[in-house]
Amino acid sequence: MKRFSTFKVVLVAITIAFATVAAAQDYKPEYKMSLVLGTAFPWGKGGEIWADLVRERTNGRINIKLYPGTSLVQGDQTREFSAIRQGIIDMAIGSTINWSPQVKELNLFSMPFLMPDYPAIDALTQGEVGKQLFSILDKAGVVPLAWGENGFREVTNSKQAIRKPEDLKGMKIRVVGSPLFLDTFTALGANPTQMSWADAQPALASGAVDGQENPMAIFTAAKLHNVGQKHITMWGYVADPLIFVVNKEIWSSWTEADRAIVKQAALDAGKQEIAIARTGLVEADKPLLKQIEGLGVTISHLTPQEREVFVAATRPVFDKWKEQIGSGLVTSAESSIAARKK
Ligand code: X2X
Repeated sequence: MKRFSTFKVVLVAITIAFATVAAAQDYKPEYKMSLVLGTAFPWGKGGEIWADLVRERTNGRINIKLYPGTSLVQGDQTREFSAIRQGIIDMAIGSTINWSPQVKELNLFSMPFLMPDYPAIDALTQGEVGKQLFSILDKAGVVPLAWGENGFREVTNSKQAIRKPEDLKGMKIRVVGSPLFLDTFTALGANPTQMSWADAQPALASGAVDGQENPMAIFTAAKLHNVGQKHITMWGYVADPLIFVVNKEIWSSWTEADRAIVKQAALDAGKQEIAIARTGLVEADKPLLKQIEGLGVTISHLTPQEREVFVAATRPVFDKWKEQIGSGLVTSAESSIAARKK
């Protein structure tokens, strides 16, 4: 009897050993993580933190390499989501803007003047709306794990200070992937043109476009003052969260324990990345803005009345897109924001 049970134990041990080897054999030597921006930016730092945590906590079983510049899709940010789904990309930290052509609900965060402050972003990403969006992403064919942040997108240009929609009149503004941005800038009287981030920088340098909109951490890290961007308006009209995701097949190729590690690492990295993205903007004296002014850039802060004029001018765009995104989702976002803790 004793001998038999020893035999069973050995058999079980051998089976487990084989299963582990089989599982390990399914693992790739390297997983490709897509990002638009590299480690000079909060976005890329978030990717680095995620990859490092996963490598450490899996003892190197899961080895992730960063591919910034959306290089796995030749810089075409709007193709990133499809490439993750297809397995061209194993995992990514992507902006809601870049994935919104495939997942229309992600346009929520690009609704003009929906989110007035950081607690409003948190009320969405960390609340019911965030859960709902993750279930939509799951149905759309990826595994969403955590939220990060690109940030509030402030408009910059080479021509003049913008304090009212008329100041934007006829200005050529580079915008990102979603048609919602074309609608917003058209409603404000500007002349928006859609292009990738890779194309935006030379277009700004040559003066082919006058302005663009991006978070302040991108302004400094990309040195946009060197490509003629001398005027910034702090209007906080939209903010794009980032989302940490993994391709579905890759996800199911990992053991349950490793999935838990990758998920927890994404949550930890997301939290750290959000703090990095907000650095210099949440402190009372906003040191990041001081630093930018030190570069010879003028920063305009709108009065509540001035801001209201932009809100009113873009309201028809908001109403149109509320239908496209789904009025139920937009309404729950508005309620979550109204109920936020400040
Ligand atoms: O292209 C942009 O403006 C950027 C870098 O912010 C995004 O990827 C959304």
